[in-house]
Amino acid sequence: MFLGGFIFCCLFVISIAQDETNNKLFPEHFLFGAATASYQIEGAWDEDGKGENIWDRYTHTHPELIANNDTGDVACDSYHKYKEDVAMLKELGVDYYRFSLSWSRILPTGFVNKINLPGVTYYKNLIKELKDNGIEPLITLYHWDLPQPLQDLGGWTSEFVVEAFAEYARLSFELFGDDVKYWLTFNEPKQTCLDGYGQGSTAPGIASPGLGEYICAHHVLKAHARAWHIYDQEFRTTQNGQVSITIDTMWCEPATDSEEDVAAAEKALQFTYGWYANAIYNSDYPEIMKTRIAERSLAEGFNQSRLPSFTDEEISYISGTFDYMGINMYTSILVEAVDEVPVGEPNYNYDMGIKSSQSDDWESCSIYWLKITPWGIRKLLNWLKETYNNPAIIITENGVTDDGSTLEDEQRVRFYRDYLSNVRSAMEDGVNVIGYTAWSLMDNLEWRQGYTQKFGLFHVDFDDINRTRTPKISVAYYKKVVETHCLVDTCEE
Ligand code: PNW
Repeated sequence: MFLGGFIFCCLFVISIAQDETNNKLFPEHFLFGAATASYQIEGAWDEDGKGENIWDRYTHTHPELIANNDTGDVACDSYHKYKEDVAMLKELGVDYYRFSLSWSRILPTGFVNKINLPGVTYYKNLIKELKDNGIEPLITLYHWDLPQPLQDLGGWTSEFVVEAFAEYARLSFELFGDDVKYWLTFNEPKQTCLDGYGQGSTAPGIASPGLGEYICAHHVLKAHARAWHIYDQEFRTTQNGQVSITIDTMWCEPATDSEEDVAAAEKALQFTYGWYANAIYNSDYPEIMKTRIAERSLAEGFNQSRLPSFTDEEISYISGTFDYMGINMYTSILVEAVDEVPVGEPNYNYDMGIKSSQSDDWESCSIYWLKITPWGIRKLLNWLKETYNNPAIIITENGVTDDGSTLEDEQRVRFYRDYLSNVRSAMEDGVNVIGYTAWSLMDNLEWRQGYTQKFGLFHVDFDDINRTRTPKISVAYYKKVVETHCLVDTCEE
């Protein structure tokens, strides 16, 4: 009796575990892709006329800040090995490849006065190789690698950069747009601004907490809108593509169901995602940011809010500058309400005013911030649908890292299965998800973690001059999902 109950119980648990995976087919037109970014894979950092960018400068002048003093000087050597990269994409069978252009490879000074033809040729060749293999390019214009000469003039904290970006965007549409259906202006501007200009913890390493990140974000939003309008007015009728931005967020789960924690979690979403998204998908900055930052700024002795304000004209110029919504999602946090931090030094975290943590019950991987929370992506997608009027969404990054000790990356197989299962369930909830992108096609330079963190479906041997690529077992799983549009052995319509 007892044993029978035990066996029944075990079988029941196993069948639940299998049943948990959504067994509905993804729609026929659903797009699957894989992603990379220029600085993380290309190498050839000063070859063929490429200019220096802020990550070249940062890794060269502050090697101690990067794990093992790693740099992107060679990386995956994709500048020379792009045909191998496309062969890997072909092997996966994906519909599209998300990659980014290196601004300083095309424009070494950052400005359009000097176009570097070998850089242009590199991207033309890559795009041709993709098209010849039936793979659509999805191009990010800015994945964190600002030309250093623009940083020397203040970078994203200076107004001039808005026009410099707009001209770079126009040139990119002109050069490549006939072959590109999907564009992203910026990848994860929150990391650019908060880490790069607020906390100073990544390139260009400017620490100006509570000020730099807001000024940076203001210019990024204007630059995004300029690029979208340029496309809309000058290229849309002939090129027929779609332009958006991709903003990342963790899902913010209230730590308890108390009213205070629920409100704190919503505030956290507004301070992280809404900071960039509200102006584009609704209008202006979120009210809660405007109110809180203005109040704290005045109490700190400023005469105006540290959060810059948009004019009415700017608000309507930025609002609606998207053709789809791009999101990057990896993990979740628990959010609690806290007592107000006494006014003192300006600080984004005090402006937000919440306490966040991650549960010990959530599965870990080899990077500290990424706890595996597949249910979070379903909640996030539903929140995006409600908050931003049900846009068409492409998940432009989702993935997990390993430490390189094995090619049998079972955790990654489970990760993709479980996150995609929740994406499919969100679609049943009515969220309009049209595409999903695995981060990453291959192991690459994981910014300050160097080559110690490996997000790839394909392993790359960084000790080998050939940077040999080898499939991990997750390649077989993702390939099957892409081919069958199904996460389990057999799916229902
Ligand atoms: C993204 N988080 O960064 C970047 O777009 C990629 O270049 C990077 O390689 C990838 O994710 C993996 O890190 C993120 O703390 C960094 O939630 C941190 C977070 C999310 C994304």
